[in-house]
Amino acid sequence: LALQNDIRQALAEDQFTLHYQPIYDPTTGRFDEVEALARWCHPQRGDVPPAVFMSIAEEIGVVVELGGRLLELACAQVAAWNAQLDNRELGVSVNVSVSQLRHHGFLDRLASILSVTGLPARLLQLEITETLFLQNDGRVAELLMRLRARGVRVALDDFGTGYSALAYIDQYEIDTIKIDRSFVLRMLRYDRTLAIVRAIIDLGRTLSLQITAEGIETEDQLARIRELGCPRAQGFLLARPMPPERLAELLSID
Ligand code: G
Ligand code: G
Ligand code: MN
Ligand code: NA
Repeated sequence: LALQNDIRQALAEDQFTLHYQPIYDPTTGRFDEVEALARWCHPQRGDVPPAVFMSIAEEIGVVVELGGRLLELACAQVAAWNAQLDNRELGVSVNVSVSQLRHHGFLDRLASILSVTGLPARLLQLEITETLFLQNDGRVAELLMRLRARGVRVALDDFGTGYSALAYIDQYEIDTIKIDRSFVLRMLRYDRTLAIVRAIIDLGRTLSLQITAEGIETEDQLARIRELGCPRAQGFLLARPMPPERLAELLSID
């Protein structure tokens, strides 16, 4: 209950921030996209994990407001970085929750955010999870179509952990698959897992989907992902989520 009230206050006082984690091309070692990750440093308790504060925000009905605020913050930040970058474009991938996406005002809010921040739609990707598809009432397919019609890309996060991963990429318009880190963790130990990861990467190539391997923590995992031809890699080995100041340093801008 204390945290519930604190979240309302945190929203009023703008205590929520974003960290950014680069998503690399494992062959060139360069990155052209970052994932935005919400952070809350509670004035007394210190860092509260996003899974905790997002679910409380959900309970008390402020997830649309909080999610909108974070989306706007990410777009504004990355638009500002792009204005300082020469010969290079940086995209941003933002996690969105089911209730945020399903909210009737979402598309208008998104359009307003893109227009206010000036971020080109093609530089924005929304990360959704398979729970979005559990309430299959036809609205989701239309929503994804409309997003992509505006030029915003859609990534399926934590791919492979849900109920019917293949049905989702068969039936919905998706641009990117993020292979869940549980597969990356197991793939060097189990041939079967390695075969599944290889199959997802091949499927991505066939269907012209972008594929990101998540949770790369060791050189061996990186080497294997590269060998399999996975076009994108993300994980603590390459870079941890970092505050905007540090990411700016990495981009050699101020
Ligand atoms: O950063 P960390 O690993 O603690 O994130 C935990 C979870 O919180 C992840 O599943 C991530 O997708 C989710 N998350 C992080 N930032 C955001 C955000 O801005 N919006 C939403 N809806 N979820 C987020
Ligand atoms: O559910 P989602 O994929 O959005 O979760 C993203 C979370 O994964 C972030 O909170 C980030 O801190 C975490 N993360 C990023 N790279 C790694 C990694 O290499 N290992 C682990 N264990 N977590 C990671
Ligand atoms: Mn994510
Ligand atoms: Na994920």
